[in-house]
Amino acid sequence: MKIRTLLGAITCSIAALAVAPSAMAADYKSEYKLSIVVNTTFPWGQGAQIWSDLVRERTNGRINIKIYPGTSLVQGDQTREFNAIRQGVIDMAVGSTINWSPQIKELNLFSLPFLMPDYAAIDALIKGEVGQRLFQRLEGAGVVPLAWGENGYRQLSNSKHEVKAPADLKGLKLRVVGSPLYIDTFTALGANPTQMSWADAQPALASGAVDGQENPLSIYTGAKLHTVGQKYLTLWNYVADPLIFVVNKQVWESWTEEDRKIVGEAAREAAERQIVISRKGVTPEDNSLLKEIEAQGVTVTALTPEQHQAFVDATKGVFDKWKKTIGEDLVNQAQKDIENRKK
Ligand code: X2X
Repeated sequence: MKIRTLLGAITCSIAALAVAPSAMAADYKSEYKLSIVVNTTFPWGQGAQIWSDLVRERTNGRINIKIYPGTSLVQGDQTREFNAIRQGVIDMAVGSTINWSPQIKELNLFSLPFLMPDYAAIDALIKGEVGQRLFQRLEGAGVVPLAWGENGYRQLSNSKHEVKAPADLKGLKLRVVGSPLYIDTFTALGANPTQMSWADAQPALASGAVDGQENPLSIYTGAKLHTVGQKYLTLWNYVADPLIFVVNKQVWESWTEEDRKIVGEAAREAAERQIVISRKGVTPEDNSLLKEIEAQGVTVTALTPEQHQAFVDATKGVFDKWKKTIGEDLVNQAQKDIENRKK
């Protein structure tokens, strides 16, 4: 009995060895599906495009990536994107931390109100221990994270009036993204938040079903939100969502060592370029995009330090509550790294 089992095992391993090389080659798909929320005219999508192009070029077409914008592989429901990557419905993605936070609660870190005061703070997190720990968490969840990109600081727009204080938000119907943390934040501020996908948000803004929304300026301009009545824009830098370049684990393991190296390096290169594109025109040094928005007749409101503090104070309870959900240890590390950041 034992001998038979042993013989069986040996036969199996020999069989496995015999088919291994051809199976490996055959494992390459003719096309790898890469998911993003917006299209390739946005900085976010440009990052995906750069990554795909570099990979196709450097693997001589062995890895052929096709970009699926509009999170179309999950019918536009971006909160389902992460599970679809895990399950292999999606092979690769450049995704926002917000959209994956329903599955990976630690990714809510970047949505803690007023955690990251400036770009140096974002960099301190994604390039430091916090970034590494989050990548380990993602690996544990069955995806292969390769690089950090950036959607950006999310600013508030609405069709009704200028927002300078929490009281101005009272009763405003706001579309928010798919993490319950956003519902808590806007409820604490006195607004009336409602969660919907980006696909649904645009018609809802156009029809006036909602009064406002929050998104980075690159999304605001790329989606031409001034044309759907979003005439008031408040710059408050309350949160920023990084992007993460990932590959499904089985797909990753089906590639040769050489190809993995190419894909990883291309992701890091594309992400670095994507962050530069994403910050163009929206930094204190270069605010040309803001100028463009103002020229479209939009009232752009910058907050004084006192006005800013009123929003911080009003959301303090939400911060404390979610710090526990995200993990005190991780949030403490983030706060420490931000304090010690290079400015
Ligand atoms: O849905 C949004 O607001 C967007 C496009 O910014 C994200 O996917 C997080």
